[in-house]
Amino acid sequence: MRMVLRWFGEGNDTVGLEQIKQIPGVEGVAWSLHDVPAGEEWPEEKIIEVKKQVEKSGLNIDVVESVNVHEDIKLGMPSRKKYISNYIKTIERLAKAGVKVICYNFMPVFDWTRTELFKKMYDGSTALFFENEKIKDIDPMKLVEMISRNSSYTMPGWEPERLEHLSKLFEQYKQVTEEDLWDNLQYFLERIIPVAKENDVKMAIHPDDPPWSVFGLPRIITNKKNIQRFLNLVDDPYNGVTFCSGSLGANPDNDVADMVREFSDRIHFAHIRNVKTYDNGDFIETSHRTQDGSVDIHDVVKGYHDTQFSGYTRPDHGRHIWGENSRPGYGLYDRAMGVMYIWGLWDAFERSKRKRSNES
Ligand code: CS2
Ligand code: MN
Repeated sequence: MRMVLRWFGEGNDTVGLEQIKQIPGVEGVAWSLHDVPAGEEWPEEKIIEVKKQVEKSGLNIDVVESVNVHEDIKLGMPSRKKYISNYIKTIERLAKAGVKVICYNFMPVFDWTRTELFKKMYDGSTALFFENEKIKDIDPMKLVEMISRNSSYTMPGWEPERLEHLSKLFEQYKQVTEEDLWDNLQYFLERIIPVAKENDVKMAIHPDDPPWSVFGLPRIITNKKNIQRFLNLVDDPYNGVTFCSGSLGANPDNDVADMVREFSDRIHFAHIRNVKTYDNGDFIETSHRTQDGSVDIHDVVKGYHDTQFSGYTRPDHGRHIWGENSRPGYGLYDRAMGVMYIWGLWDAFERSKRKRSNES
């Protein structure tokens, strides 16, 4: 397991590389060019600039999160040809710079969706919250306003230029069924995976968050059956998954630890996070600790350990604690504790394995 932390870039994050460097066992950052709109090719000089900054502080740039997919590709529009060719150029340039894994998602219109970014918890901390009843009547435009009002940074997946044509996008998606989305994903994969393979970069799709349809938009990367279907679309190790325990764990029907064991060899990037789910469909993000949420993080990490997972890992979101003023979900403190919880479990599993093999 190789630990990284998400970093939004110089001047675009409250957390600095020098702080990330001090978290035990973190060797790199999951980064992106957040100012390049989805669909455009990433300029080589900008990639090199980040590479230099990050490597100077002794961290690596092996993981990119994420290269966003243009809506026309998801919609299957004729213009997808151009956007896919841009995507391919970006893959090639990132490979040349030394990137090993590219995370992306295939969620229509919105990336992750929540109804509150700073929901107060019993202990005074705040966390990202999803209220099921609220989402049913909220106008998506209102949600966009709320998300941008509550964050001084542009939130990834909620870029204003992407969302400014919101009503047109909703109109276009009315025509798109889940099966259409599968077809459009397959079309995309058939063109990018051979390039990824040739350039030795692993592609890793992020599951839908939450893993069900919101605002009537189709969503497909949601459960075990569908992840298996996804892997079969192009059955190649370079076509893999960013396995996010928090996203998938929001649906109590998903046995997340079982999925880790099932898909381990096709998981290139592990997002580890706990969520507490409620019977009414609400969920809140909690600390990583198993007892604090509904996902058995102990079993998730054990699943990775037992299958000798050697891919990249990061703590996913964290709560906002100790008065830290950060991007929603991306403070330093709770994520750093997440890293240590994951390492604590991992090292204990490792020690008992060694002990067992010495005894036999
Ligand atoms: C991330 C996702 O912040 C988050 O919730 O897990 O936004 C993730 O970066 C994207 O879906 C990847 O494309
Ligand atoms: Mn995630």
